Amino acid sequence: MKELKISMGIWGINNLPDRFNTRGFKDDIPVLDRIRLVGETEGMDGFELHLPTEITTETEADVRRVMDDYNLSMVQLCGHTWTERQFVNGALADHDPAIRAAAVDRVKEALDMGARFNVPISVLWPATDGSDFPLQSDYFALYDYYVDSVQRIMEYLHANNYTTKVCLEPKPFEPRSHILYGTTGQALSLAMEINDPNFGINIDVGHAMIAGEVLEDQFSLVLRAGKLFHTHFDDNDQQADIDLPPGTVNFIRLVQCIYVLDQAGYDGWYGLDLFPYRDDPVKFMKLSVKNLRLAQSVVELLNERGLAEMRRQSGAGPEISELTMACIREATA
Ligand SMILES: [Mn+2]
Repeated sequence: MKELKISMGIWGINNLPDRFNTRGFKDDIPVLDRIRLVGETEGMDGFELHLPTEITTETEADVRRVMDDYNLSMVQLCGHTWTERQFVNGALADHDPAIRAAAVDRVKEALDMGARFNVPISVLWPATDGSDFPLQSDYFALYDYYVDSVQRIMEYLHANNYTTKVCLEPKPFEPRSHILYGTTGQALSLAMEINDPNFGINIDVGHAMIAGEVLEDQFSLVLRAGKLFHTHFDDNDQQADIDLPPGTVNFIRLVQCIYVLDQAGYDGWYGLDLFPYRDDPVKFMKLSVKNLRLAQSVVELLNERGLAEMRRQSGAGPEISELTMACIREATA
């Protein structure tokens, strides 16, 4: 089995306020130091970030210098469309055409910057598009606006011959009570409607879990459609998107994900979207690398022991469960 390519979202390597402590428990860490922490952590190959909050044309050269120092790849650059007052009620699907245009421009800026770094992925997250109150939002209009904005983005991408893959990252709730395209199936419906080889999906495992989704089902659905271009790994107890290191709460579910990705020959990045509000971000990265590799060795053993053949006998649930536990014991021994 090949080495997993792992990247870290540098937004998690910082002081992280919550709504009950808006000052956070730590000190702010400058962006370049965050990239250095990724580079100094064994097993980390790349990083992910937002424009303009974590990179601008003014800081571009400094970022390039630090990433080259550590031989890191810039894996994902996302245009921030949910941190400014103008995006309070929406962005790519806002009712106001000027706000939608501002959001589209922000994504275009991220694509321009990303192309200079050969960034393979740019994520779209409809954080503020959606609703809080019943009947508040005209979803017929919201879906029309969102599709139109994505079409504009994809036209721009092709007009510039960019090779970046643009990915919708679904999340059911937070910050809005209901975020537009909140589930994996909804995101896939958009990808099918856009029908562009450069437009697909980033499955964030924690988001799919708080949506109550079955991970191996949803990964398979998107992989089968050829639309899985990126992944975000993290973990939670399915009540809130708390972004713990992958495998710390649901290790067997992590094995399910890695198994399906391996079966499909996924060769993309394994992104980490972690929020260590109280803990050391380096510990979070190290634990993530360890657990991803452990899940991978369990999958290797499952492959050797004939899991694929057992899955073809649809009644082998108890035997597969025993095999899985035996492989976990062996991999951890
Ligand atoms: Mn994510």
